Amino acid sequence: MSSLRDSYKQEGYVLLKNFLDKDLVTAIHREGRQIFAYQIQRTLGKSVDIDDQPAFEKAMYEFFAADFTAFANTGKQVQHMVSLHRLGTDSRITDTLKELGLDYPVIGVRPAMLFNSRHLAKRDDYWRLGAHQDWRTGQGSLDSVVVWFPLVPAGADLGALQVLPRSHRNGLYESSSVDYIGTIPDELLQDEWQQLEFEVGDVLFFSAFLVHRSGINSTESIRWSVQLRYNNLLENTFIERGYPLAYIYKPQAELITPDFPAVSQMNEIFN
Ligand SMILES: O=C(O)CCC(=O)C(=O)O
Repeated sequence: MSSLRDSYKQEGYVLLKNFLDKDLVTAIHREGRQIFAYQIQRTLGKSVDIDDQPAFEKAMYEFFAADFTAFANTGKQVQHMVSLHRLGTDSRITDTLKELGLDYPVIGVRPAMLFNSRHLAKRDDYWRLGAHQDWRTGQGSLDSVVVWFPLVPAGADLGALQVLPRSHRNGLYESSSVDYIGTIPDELLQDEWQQLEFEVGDVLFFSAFLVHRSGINSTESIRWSVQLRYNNLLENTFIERGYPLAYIYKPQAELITPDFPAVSQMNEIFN
């Protein structure tokens, strides 16, 4: 067994320094900001320089306050970026999953991108997730893996992820049912939290059973991060359970924009 796999199996995670090309990660971050900038222009009626961090973040906070629905939808569109999906299928990632023991990795759910800031959340648990295990929301193979990396340098100040080493071996913890992630009560968690620190390009691979939580972003800046999730199609209990899928995508029956589109708008597109 490789030493990487040994350490992963033991601790429940591995943090690989300089794993991804910095330029690739920076380009994904930039594209995400650009997509927000299109809606900032529409909503606030002003263009914003996506490379001017304080000005861009201020515009993000204004956009969030001015049109929450468009903000949330934009956040979801960012998760559909082709570049992000391409990264999720990158052989550097799939080869590492195989090295960690996933004989036949398959995507568990679409990639996620988070923008953690107290100014971009209506509820506390939207910008800092409490202690939880991702397996509860994914319910995939027992060896499912989560890949987490920030798009900006992130340490304790920016609230980078905190993990409970070796907690994956305890199986599924009891959790509250009041929120969607299933927060684990403090009294069940006796061990030492480990605060992780990241440079751009560093990538964390962790077991979906590893207990983890957001750190506290005590800055005024946004902590951008990406999460990718994978199952193993050859894990026996996953096969035995008939490949269950806990994430449900479904179309909306009603038209979101009533009386749309006009025929003239169609002609403009196709002429
Ligand atoms: O990035 C974070 O702060 C939390 C992410 C997380 O815990 C998750 O996606 O499961």
